[in-house]
Amino acid sequence: MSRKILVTNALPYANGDIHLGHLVGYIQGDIWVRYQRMRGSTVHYVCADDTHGTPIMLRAEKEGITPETLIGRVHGEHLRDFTDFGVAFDNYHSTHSPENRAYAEEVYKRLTAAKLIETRSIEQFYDPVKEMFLPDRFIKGECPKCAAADQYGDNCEVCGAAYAPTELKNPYSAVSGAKPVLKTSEHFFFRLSDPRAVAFLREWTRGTNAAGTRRLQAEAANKMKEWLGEDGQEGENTLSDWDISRDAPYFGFEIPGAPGKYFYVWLDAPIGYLASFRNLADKRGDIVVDDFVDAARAEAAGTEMVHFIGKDILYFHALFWPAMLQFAGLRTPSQLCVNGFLTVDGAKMSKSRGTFITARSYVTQGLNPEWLRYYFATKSNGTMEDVDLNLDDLIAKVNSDLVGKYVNIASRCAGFITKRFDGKLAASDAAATAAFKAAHEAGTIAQAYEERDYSRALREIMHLADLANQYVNDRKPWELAKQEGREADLHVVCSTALTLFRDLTLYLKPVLPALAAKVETFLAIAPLGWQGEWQPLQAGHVVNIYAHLMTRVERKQIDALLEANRDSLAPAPAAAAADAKAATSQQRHAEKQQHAAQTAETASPHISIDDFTKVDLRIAKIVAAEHVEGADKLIRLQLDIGEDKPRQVFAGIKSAYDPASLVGRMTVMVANLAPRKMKFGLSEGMVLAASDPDGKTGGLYVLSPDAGATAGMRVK
Ligand code: B3M
Ligand code: ZN
Repeated sequence: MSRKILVTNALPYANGDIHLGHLVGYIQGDIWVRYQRMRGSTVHYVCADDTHGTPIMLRAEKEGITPETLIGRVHGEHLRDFTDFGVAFDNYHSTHSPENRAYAEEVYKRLTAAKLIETRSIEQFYDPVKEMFLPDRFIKGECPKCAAADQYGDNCEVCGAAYAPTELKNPYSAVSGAKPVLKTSEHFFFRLSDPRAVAFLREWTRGTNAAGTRRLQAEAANKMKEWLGEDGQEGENTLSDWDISRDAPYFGFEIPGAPGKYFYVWLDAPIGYLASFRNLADKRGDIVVDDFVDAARAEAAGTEMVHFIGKDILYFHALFWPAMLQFAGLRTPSQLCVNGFLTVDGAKMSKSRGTFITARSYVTQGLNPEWLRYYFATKSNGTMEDVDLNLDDLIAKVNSDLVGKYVNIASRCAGFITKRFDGKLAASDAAATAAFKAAHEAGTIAQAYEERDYSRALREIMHLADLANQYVNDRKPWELAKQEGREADLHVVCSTALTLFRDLTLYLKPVLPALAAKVETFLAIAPLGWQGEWQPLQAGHVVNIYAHLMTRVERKQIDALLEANRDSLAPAPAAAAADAKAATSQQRHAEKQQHAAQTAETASPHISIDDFTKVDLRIAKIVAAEHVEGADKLIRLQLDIGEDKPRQVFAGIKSAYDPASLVGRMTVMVANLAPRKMKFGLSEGMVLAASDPDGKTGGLYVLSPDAGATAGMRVK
């Protein structure tokens, strides 16, 4: 039965540019959607701008325009950025829309009926000049701990302390400069501390969906366990009630029956997923919204709802959002696909280094968006690990994999088909296509896409590309073309190569849709889908004239891109964008991780080449990986290095990897390290991983070789 899935990406704030950090999650979502469609699933893919809140209100005021004008302009910019990167939403809507107001009011009404909304008076800082309550990020002062000046109201960027804004010394309003006063006002709360909510969330965050897939990735589920505690510990670890209202002036939806009170931006933001979907359905006319949105009807219809989000907003999507939906009688998410943060060349994105790269500048500088899609896909393994954009690695991967391996197959064979055979193909060589047919039928590439382990999918695809190149290299069509009487052989070799090329294109299509469309035109075939039996291109089929498919990336293009984004004045990261984020301590922690600086390790003293070659480095295939009972840091690995039996190695990488995500990966190991007897067993080597020298970011990165390296190869 074909699946029916509503897929969303996080809604970007309507007051900032889309940058490459955003694009990681959008590209991951788009690849998954394209893959699902190629498999025959019905997918509705929606997004919207997140338009409400104080920062957007103040930004519009500063520009001398209305918030509506601001969000209208940004909507156009965001949509253009996504479109240019091939992120093809069916609908790109806005949270400032009638559909969203209607859904927000309905959810609120139902939560009230469920006795989960209550009002409470709270004391907060108020700007007497600007006459508004101040969100934490708009209050500044001296850190109560280290006395650093000009720190925000939630945490100190100098010493890292977290505190309440009322603890700041000499506080002032970042809006008017005035000294804030404490003022009481009535707020609405969603009662997450209610035992019903806690019990529901404990079950929900740990469970699987109807298809048997975990709703949360293992690491995300573990995070939730920290936040939610275990059953039988009621009282401890219960959740705090969630403040869902803000006082005027505020840009948002006024709460029905409560003049001057507005829904907090994070209440109506996720509801914006449903609003965008409803707006799409109204435009299209053939979608039954309630089959996806109403709890009972969604269950009966077997529909799914899948959210792609960044790890900084996990808290909202795994606690508040499912609880809101559940107690409003709406369907809860089937799955959250959480991605990590982006670093560039191993460090946080920086305006002074030019690595805070906007989507627009990338396109304007003439770089091909599919280079980036491909690169991000090679670095996406379906976990919450951070993704590093290493610019030299991007150049190497695109040039060697896409241009050198993939495109090369067609460019070496297509000309002969046109010039010598009028574009007409011969039957393909069955032996040469056997590996492709087998891979297709085994469905392992499909499975990797399904699991969002695009890096594994691409490793398999590049392995097939190696086989295809091997075939062309062995048969040497350019030599056959010069030999008399080898016409028929030349014809078969080039036709076979084009069948292999067609298959590689099929597998790469979710990642490289524009390139795949060019290939479909060149091969004169219907849009490639992922169903049915494997068939070679038929004898007699006529292809079009081959046109150049993809150029190489040049280092100077990357340098120009960095130059275009370099801000010599290096202002602090746009406060406005950060401000709209809520200040739960969990989230602050996540943000701090992202912002933690990375220091470069100083180089060690020289060694001779003989010293180096003493170390026997081998390519290893991880054939098994598991947690070690009683060990906090270790994962037990079984590594195939081409010996009779795999080596057992204990690696201290538990904080960064889920064992299941490691199985099948290739890595590099030190094979001649003296075996070491450990409490848990014998360790017969060491796996290589990168980390930041002072351990500040906590990141660990296991090394992988390029596609094609096999177990046991020597590394030197
Ligand atoms: N606008 C935060 C962000 O852009 C927020 C996401 C809303 S998703 C419902 O990361
Ligand atoms: Zn401090």
